[in-house]
Amino acid sequence: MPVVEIDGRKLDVAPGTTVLEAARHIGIDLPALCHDPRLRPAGDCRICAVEIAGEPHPRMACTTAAAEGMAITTRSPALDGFRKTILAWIADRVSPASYDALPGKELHMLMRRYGVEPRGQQSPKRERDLSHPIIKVDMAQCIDCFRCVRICDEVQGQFVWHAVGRGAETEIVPGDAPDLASSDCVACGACVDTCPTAALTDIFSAAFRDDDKWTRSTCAYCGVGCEIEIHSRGAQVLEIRPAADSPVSKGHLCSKGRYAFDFNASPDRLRHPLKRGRDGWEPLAWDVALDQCANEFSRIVSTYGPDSIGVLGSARATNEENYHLQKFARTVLGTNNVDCCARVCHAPSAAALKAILGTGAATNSFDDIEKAGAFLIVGANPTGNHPVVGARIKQRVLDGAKLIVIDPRRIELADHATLHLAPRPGTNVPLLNALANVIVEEELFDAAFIRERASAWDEFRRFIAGSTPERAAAICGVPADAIRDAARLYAATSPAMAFHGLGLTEHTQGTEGVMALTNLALLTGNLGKPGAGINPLRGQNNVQGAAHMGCEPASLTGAIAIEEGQSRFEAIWKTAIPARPGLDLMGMIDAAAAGRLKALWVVGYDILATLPNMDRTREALSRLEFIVVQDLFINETARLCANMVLPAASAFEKDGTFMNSERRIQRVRKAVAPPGETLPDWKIVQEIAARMGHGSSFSFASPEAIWNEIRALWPDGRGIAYDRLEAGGLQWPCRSEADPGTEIMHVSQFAHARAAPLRCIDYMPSEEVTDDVFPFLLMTGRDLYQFNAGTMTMRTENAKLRPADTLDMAPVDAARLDLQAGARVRIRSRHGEACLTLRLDEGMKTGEVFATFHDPENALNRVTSPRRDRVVHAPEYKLTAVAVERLEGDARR
Ligand SMILES: Nc1nc2c(c(=O)[nH]1)N[C@H]1C(S)=C(S)[C@@H](COP(=O)(O)OP(=O)(O)OC[C@H]3O[C@@H](n4cnc5c(=O)[nH]c(N)nc54)[C@H](O)[C@@H]3O)O[C@H]1N2
Ligand SMILES: Nc1nc2c(c(=O)[nH]1)N[C@H]1C(S)=C(S)[C@@H](COP(=O)(O)OP(=O)(O)OC[C@H]3O[C@@H](n4cnc5c(=O)[nH]c(N)nc54)[C@H](O)[C@@H]3O)O[C@H]1N2
Ligand code: SF4
Ligand code: SF4
Ligand SMILES: [Mo]
Repeated sequence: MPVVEIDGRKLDVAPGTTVLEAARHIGIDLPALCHDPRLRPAGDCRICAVEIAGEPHPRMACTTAAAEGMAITTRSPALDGFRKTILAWIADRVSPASYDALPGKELHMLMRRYGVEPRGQQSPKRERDLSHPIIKVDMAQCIDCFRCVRICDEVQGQFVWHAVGRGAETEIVPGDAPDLASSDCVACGACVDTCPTAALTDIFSAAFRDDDKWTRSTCAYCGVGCEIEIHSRGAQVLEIRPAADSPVSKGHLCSKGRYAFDFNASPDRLRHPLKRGRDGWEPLAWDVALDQCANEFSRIVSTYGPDSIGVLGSARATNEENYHLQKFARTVLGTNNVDCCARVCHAPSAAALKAILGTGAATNSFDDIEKAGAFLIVGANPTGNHPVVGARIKQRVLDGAKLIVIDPRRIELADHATLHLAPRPGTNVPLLNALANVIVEEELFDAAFIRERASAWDEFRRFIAGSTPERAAAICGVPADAIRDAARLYAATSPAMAFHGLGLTEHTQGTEGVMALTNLALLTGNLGKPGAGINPLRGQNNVQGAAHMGCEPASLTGAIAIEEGQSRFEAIWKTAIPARPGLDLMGMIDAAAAGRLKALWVVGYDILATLPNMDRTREALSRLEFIVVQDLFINETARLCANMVLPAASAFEKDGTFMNSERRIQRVRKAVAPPGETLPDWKIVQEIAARMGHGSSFSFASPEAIWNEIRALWPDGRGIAYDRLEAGGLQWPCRSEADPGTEIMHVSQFAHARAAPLRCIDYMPSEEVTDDVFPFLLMTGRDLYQFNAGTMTMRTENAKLRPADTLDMAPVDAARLDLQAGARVRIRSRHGEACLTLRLDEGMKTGEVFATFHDPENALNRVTSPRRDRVVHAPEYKLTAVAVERLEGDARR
């Protein structure tokens, strides 16, 4: 390592370190205006100039590599004078008003430090671009550092900001768009975050006061697990900024993580327990509510038996809370009827990966993205639904990696793809089998890997011979040549990393679809090495954790099968647990409809709005004797079905951990106090357990104490102590406190065996088919700005970015039906109907439509198919035959 001297201090630096990085590393606050560690150095602003012994002129610290023997001076009268001259010149751009309002902007801090006064004009409102609901633009304050342009290109990959003109005439504009609101901006906020001036701000930009706090935590939306810094004042969250050094998000966020936090202070947050009375909701004191819950549960268990109650954990709540809930179901109620929304999204992934590889979780890490030579993305829309991962994939592809997208729609990443295969919805299995066929027939497989690590090769080889690209082409509508090209590209570009989503899992052959995808990785040796693997992009912040903690009818904490773990768990829990298999979520709905289930405790999950076939769900729930909903809001399940509602604290209001898509345990930290009498979920469980005579086994003093019991039961999590989670988190398996955790699984062997089996999967078409009455195939899914049933995002500024759900249709189909963009349309299926606003989308194929389900008012799930995955029962949300017609009385044609 080179040794350098900075301001008289000697230090070792890693080769390639810049002088700026080295100086900042030892705490020297060397100014730099065009620099941001997330960006490639530019050397534009010149304010980071330093003196190097033996050199005639100062050098830019940000673009000079620290070399052996360098003696560097960062402060001298000459350097100070030089910096002050630059600042004085820039100060022409800074208005005193914004200087005072935003003392935290980097330029304003530097001016204070060097005693330079602002001398700019406040530009008149009409000259500012205030078109965007969140991001405000005042280019009169801009100093042409180009950080916004570079971060939008180099991190988000959106290419919105452009610099036009030269020298003093340079202007920063949102591409060809007249204003930011009409540009391609996706409101990630990166430009605001990096801008050192008041040129780019957002409606949340606030000055930091002495009584304010910054709290580091983890985003509570999707399964990426970005780390956030929460700026709060008293009980109010004021703004959220990206944590700089997160291994997952690397100083980036998406529009939800950064801007969708206002729900927390929403006036309709639940503050007290409520009970449905004759004239509506009646507030209850906690003691009364908890007593009544405990009494109802006890009465129902003693009248109908323990299996007459179901418990649903929350993919939004912490690991500790979900652990508590399933322990409650098993030890207090005595039932394995416990599940969570993993059932409806990636239970197929967990089941398929567990069956083949021995562990039901992503094989690799997000840090493998930068190592991948090719990506295979099947039925996932990462730039919309896992945006920070989507941005990382996009950067890697811009940098030369190959990309194959398999999605019926032309999603954003398809525009960057080497190949986009757009199959008919519901035909993943024949398509993936055909890819395997080409790999086998053209001998593109990794023979050594198959010999060492795959089993059932001969059988598979015989089976797959029949799955020719021509046969698949006839079923999927993807040309045989495109299938061959994709197979060759995936097999020839090593390493290749697969990501998949609900377009693969939410089908009657969801689990089998994931198996067919896993075959491809086994054939090509894309397992157990960097830049490869099979990686489900998990849904919510903690859906992986909720199921892994045991909110799963067939497994205990750590995804340990009941028969395998029973005696060990009984020893630690000091009580017997049932061996009888429990009902999964879909089984609970069926049992409710049949009158066998009598009560449901639904924590942080709006089942009524989000399960398919809503009318039937409602009918089933109406037969229950007791439903308690525990949530932040009166969601649809609460509004229409619950007898009692318990107010829960949000992720901003409690401590604990989440588990992201790449098996990473991350800390969640309390930033603000919960409103009213609201309690964290784990406390509520504790109180009810105590009232049912199980106080001592739930008497933990803190989430950390609960976590320590989890670690005692779960061998792969044993090494993950809270004090090791200060920053960044740890990925399981992590078996001791000396274990650094596991970034890549299955490196030298699989969890269950040396070799993993190739699976022969026959295509079983869904029974949901189009005909003359229902001629369109409806897929349902998501949009960037809204989250699931919109319970939280609809109560934030993001609602302005996307106020309504849409039905997307190919323009030719709309023309045929004489429908225009913006028309209100009725969508009818064999199961129900709903109304949405039509949007024309060139990326849709004819005969297929796509709808989002973010606004419960539209009740889209009245339409969706009641069919389920054959193995784990995830609903077939991605395939419903529908008719689309103009809503009577809608004037727009
Ligand atoms: N912005 C936002 N982000 C979210 C969420 C949100 O609501 N909003 N929800 C979170 C949750 S809970 C989840 S589970 C994840 C889901 O994230 P994704 O898995 O990305 O979810 P979807 O948008 O439902 O579906 C993905 C894609 O599947 C495609 N598809 C449909 N049918 C088929 C098919 O037959 N074959 C193939 N190959 N593709 C098909 C659709 O066109 C769609 O682009 O997102 C999480 N992140
Ligand atoms: N048509 C169609 N329907 C779908 C899908 C689809 O693709 N198409 N996708 C399905 C999928 S994958 C999923 S995951 C579901 C999602 O179903 P949703 O129920 O919409 O999931 P979330 O939005 O994650 O919110 C769950 C609830 O948790 C509450 N909440 C948030 N934080 C906390 C907390 O800390 N404690 C408690 N107690 N409550 C909290 C929120 O207020 C909200 O009511 O929708 C499914 N429905
Ligand atoms: S808007 Fe901000 S980040 Fe962009 S060039 Fe101007 S000062 Fe730099
Ligand atoms: S990508 Fe997911 S985890 Fe990251 S900020 Fe967006 S919603 Fe939050
Ligand atoms: Mo999900």
